[in-house]
Amino acid sequence: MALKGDSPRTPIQRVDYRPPDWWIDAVELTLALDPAATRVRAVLEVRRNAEAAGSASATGAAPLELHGSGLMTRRVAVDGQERPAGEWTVQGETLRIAGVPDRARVETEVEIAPSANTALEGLYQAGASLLTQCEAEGFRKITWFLDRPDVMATFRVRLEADRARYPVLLSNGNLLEHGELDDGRHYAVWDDPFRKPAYLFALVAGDLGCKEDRFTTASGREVALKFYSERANIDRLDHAIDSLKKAMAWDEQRFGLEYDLDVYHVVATHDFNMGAMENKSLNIFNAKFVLADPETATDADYEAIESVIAHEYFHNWTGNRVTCRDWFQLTLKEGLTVYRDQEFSSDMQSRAVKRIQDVRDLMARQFPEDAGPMAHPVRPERYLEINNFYTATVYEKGAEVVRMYATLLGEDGFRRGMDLYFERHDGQAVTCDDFRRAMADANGVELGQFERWYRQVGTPVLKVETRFDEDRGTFEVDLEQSLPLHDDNQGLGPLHLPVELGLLSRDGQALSVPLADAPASTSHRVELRERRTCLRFEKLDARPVLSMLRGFTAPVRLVDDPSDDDLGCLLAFDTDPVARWLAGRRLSTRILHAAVDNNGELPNVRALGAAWQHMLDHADDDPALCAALLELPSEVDIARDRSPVDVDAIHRAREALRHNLSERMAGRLDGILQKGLPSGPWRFVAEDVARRSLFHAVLRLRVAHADPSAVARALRLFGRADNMTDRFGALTAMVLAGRSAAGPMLEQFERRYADNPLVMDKWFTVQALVPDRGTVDRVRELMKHPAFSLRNPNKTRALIGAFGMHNPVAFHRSDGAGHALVGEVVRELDRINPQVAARLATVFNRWSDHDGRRAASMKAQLEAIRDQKGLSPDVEEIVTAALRHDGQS
Ligand code: B3K
Ligand code: ZN
Repeated sequence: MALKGDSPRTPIQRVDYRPPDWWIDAVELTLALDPAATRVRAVLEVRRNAEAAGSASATGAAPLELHGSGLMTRRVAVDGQERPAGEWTVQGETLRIAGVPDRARVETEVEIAPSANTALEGLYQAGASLLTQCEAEGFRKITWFLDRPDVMATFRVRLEADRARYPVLLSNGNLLEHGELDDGRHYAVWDDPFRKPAYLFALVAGDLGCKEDRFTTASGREVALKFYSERANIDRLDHAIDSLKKAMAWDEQRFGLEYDLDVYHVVATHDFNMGAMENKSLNIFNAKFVLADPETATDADYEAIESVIAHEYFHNWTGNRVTCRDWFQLTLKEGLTVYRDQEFSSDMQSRAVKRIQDVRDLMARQFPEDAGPMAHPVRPERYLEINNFYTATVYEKGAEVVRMYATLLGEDGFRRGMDLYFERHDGQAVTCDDFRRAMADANGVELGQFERWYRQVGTPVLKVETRFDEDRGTFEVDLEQSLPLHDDNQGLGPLHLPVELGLLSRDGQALSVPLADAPASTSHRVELRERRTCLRFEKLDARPVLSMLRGFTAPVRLVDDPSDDDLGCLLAFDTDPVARWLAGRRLSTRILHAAVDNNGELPNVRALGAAWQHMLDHADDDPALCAALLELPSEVDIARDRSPVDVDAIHRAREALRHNLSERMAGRLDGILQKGLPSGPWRFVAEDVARRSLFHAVLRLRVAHADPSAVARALRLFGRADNMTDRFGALTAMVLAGRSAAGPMLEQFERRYADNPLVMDKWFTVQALVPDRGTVDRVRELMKHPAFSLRNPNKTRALIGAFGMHNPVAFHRSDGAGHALVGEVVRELDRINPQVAARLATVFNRWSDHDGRRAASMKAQLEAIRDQKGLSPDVEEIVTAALRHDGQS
């Protein structure tokens, strides 16, 4: 159970931050590991914080208060003296010890039960291994501590365990010694010389296979790279190892940042609440982001592994060497590290496509958060459960905020800011303001107004109006920025935001024009600081086409009204790939809304069709970009701007548009299929990945509309493919289209991969996504499949998460059966794993935007969840916010 004690559930506020009354300088931990009963002995070197409010003041010195959760406390001693039970008290999550001298060695001994820990936070059993997840507040489930990120200590950790069951014993830092004990047990002592907050502590004990490699840093340090997984999987570690070496070299080259210890461990586990965790020198990873070979992982998996391995590695500087003062500052490490991993992936793969994917994901995941019940600034103001704030806002919008520094200051200016940030703050726990000051000071600029990005809630709106004066040849662009209505936005004033824009002639030529003092150019960057700004272009012969927000330079929502022809022109011809994608998205979204309003009947799609023709004729120039541009907004994307959401009409409209385009472009699309896939064996190289992505985008489209030759092609490919990208691509096209061969294909796939849990996740997901009412029943059946388990977060996300989040037709089935299914799962899962349950519960956030019947059924599920006895704070925070939110605010 993950109930966080019985503390009253009042939110913690950012403005209430106070430095701790005590510091902990050093920790010695001894863990006698056993799944049922692990003994943890902790010796803490504590020191009273002379600067804290409660220190030696008139009210008397503050007692030592430590955090703990679910610990069976066996003994407490101070400076070697046993303290009898009366001299310490445990209340809720607090251990209070009176009369501790200003410097002392405080010793506690507790017992915990990793095998009973289904929340996967703290020390838990994962398969046959024992391992930890401490961020944000899991360390307190292992021992008594000051579990807050501004308390940083050195850790020495002694692990003792049965040698046969747990031959591998790992913790942070360097291995000091290891040896044998009685009764078949052994021990290992690890020492981490870097001071760190408790959330970066980790240990792993298990019977694991290891693959080892080396990296020599720029300054000549030899680093051993050790990757661990179940023995059966060690041949699937190569890509992750390769990715790590690339990330290490990239960080040296781009930011001058080197690795700082002699060993770097990565351990893969199948039981993990999220993607991975950056524990100092002992990263623990969801196996999904480590294990790969061509037979079992797709191109997308390969890319995700490269990016997550890099992300966790980059945390060693942005997160570990410089950490967060308090959890409100989470974006300080997460937004920055996401920005760094995005830049890394851009350099490894296609910069254009990576940026488009990131913008697409921001719009799909973060914009709705901004418009929903849990809307919060990138630096939240308050929380009940911090685990609920590992959000797209903190991560992805946070990365956009960091990107804006880079856009405003330039790559060199950004680097100067980073250098100063590390120079000032290495080894410290700091704030977003410290980061902003480093950026400003290093560049001699003023970034006071920029702080509003950390305060504002919701997606800012940028309204664009244009005027062309034919007689004078002037083109004026009026820009007006505003913030959504929200209490926290009151009196905030305008944002400092960079906007990149340019002009095209109506036949698609880039126009080189001056703007204000800037010389003629096909693209201009302006910095908005006022609520309203007017830009004026002169000496134009004809009305131009405006390309706004190239590169998506700021996370705002554009409100403007370009014509279909302008959007088609931008989609076909703009010089900036992101602006092309944005225009395509606008145009197809507009068409789809019109179709939904008109009973599924499509309006004129001439402009979109012309742009598609042009794109397909030039597909070879950049196949990956072409594939990205061909992707239509999803049903969930379309639903986002509608209230009430007409689930079925959206589905019909989207199918109609796909059908229309597939028919119109049949010749060109088939040409792409005929050209086929890259020849030779599968390779993970950008060029081949690009061709596969275009091929599969087209295959899905053609199979969906029952083109017999495409169906035959998919069947053949499924049988013959030498890699998962092609095999699963063919399967997906057939299953989602409901083709009759899909059933036998699924069975064959299941037989082939029954013993590979990661591939079985794909098998669950593709079935959960079939846009058909019957999918509700199929998902219920699949929950009984031997490979499924609610205890495993990957399985829950693959089946239930995919169903609830990405299959509106089935999830919102009009009789409420889809809602009931997910509601039941949330309630059951809350007893097992509140973090995963809370994430899943967000599928009900938009209940009030649905028609009366669906809204009532979603609301009923929210109420049933809220009323469940013993509900976790995690889920409580989500469902109470959802019930309060009526969609209007
Ligand atoms: N920092 C971790 C996330 C921890 C989530 C805690 N609920 C992974 C990452 O962002 O790299
Ligand atoms: Zn991170």
